[in-house]
Amino acid sequence: MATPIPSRQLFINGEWREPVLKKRIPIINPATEETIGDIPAATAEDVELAVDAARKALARDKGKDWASASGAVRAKYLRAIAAKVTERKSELAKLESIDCGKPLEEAAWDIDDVAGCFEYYADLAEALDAKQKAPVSLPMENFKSYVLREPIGVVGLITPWNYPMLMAVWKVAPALAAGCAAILKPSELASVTCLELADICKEVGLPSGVLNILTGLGPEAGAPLASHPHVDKIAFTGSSVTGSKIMTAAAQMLKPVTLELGGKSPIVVFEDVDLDKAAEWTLFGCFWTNGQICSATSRLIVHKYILDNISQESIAAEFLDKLVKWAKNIKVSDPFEEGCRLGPLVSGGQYEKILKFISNAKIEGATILYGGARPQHLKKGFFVEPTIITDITTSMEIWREEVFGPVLCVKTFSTEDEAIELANDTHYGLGAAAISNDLERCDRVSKSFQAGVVWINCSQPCFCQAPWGGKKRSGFGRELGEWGLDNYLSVKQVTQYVSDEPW
Ligand code: TXE
Repeated sequence: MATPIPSRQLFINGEWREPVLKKRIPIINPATEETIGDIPAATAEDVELAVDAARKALARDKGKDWASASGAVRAKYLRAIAAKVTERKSELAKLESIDCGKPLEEAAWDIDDVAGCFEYYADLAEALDAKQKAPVSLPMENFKSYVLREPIGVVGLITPWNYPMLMAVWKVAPALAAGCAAILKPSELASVTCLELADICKEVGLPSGVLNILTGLGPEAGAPLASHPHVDKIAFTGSSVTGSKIMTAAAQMLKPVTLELGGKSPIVVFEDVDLDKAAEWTLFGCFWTNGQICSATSRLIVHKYILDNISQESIAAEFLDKLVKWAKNIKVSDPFEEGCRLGPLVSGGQYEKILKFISNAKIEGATILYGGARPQHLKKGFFVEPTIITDITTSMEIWREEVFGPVLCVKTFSTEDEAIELANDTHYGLGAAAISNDLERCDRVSKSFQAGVVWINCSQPCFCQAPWGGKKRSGFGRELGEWGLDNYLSVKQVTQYVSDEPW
């Protein structure tokens, strides 16, 4: 389906602006491998202009600046953006789908979530007005104290390609709600919808400089943003390797960072489950968005023997049969095709990387139970079959490293303790899921999982009201909910001496 890609420039100070060095990056349709347009490539020179614009947005005359506008005023803009996103939903979903390869239906859900996230943070911006000057109770009567919640300042937001518009908005919406001015640097692999967000901000008349959008390469546009002395905070979602570089750059300036990094999340399936329901969540948890989700439950840990009695088989064999049978019915196709469940991976680089993980697993002795290659009916595009791998040891690369593709690794267990040990056997700690009808056990297991997000009898649902973020090498800080807003606020203590008595 021909979907024209708008030709855009960088969005700085409320205006479209050609990159200083006039560089552009091609946009490749991952389903066809064709070049379908290009995006501007910002460099350090453009970062300077954007930071300057953002600082000015916070330094206008009192009352006209974004930071001291009331939450209610900021909420109006956020709601106007949400309304425009909804109005343009079908076009935005198509652009998202063609740019990053996700099935059109899923892209449309993402756009709904984008609008929902702006609405949610509009409510929180309004509520912030009532939370100003919140009193602090002190043990001495001759002092009074209250707190102000102030925007942190100019924030740099560096985001990935798997949910291009939604991941950007998880940061943009709370940052703007808090009164910060922002510079967004989306991934060079999928920036099209973020540039449309710029267009929407222009349409609703968002004050200039409040949101600046710089597309470009990580080292050329992201790195100067992370290390810029006049950027007060960095929020990042992406790989652990890049997260570490960003944290190092931020450390030079002692600026705060929040990092949402990779994952290797487990899903533990106990023996007392309805196998159909468990299979549905297992496949959804691993293959949704082609496994290109930081929280994808890509390690299945399924019960094998009853009560340590190795002669009494439990559900593992039957469950795996079901998974393979169902995986065969997952439609892999162009994301615009009716019924598509798996589109292409985002890029040639990711495609090669995932096939390499699979071939390394084979070399290490694992068994490819299903999939493992390009589907035969698709000659072009970065497509990989849904893949299920067994006979894994815990030292194998496929068990330890984030694959970020449609690959499910399987191990079995006999006791709950063994399941927990396997689940936590990773340096990541983003998500973890347990499927069981025994809710007491689920409570126990939730406490034992070393993860920032736990799902019981499901995998992957995400609500903008609930906190999101990881432990261990999956990063720190929480996005979404009130925690997401707190990321962009600084709390100021004001204490007054109120007694006539000399101190
Ligand atoms: O990530 P990068 P890539 C994981 C996943 C994937 C791998 C590589 O395992 O296979 O990362 O993907 C910007 N300074 N995740 O290469 O490099 C970059 O331009 C500042 C997990 O795309 O982390 C982009 O905007 N910025 C993840 C953003 O960082 C830099 C989602 C993410 O890119 C930079 C995506 C630098 N030096 C990938 N280098 C998740 N947690 O959801 C790059 N960037």
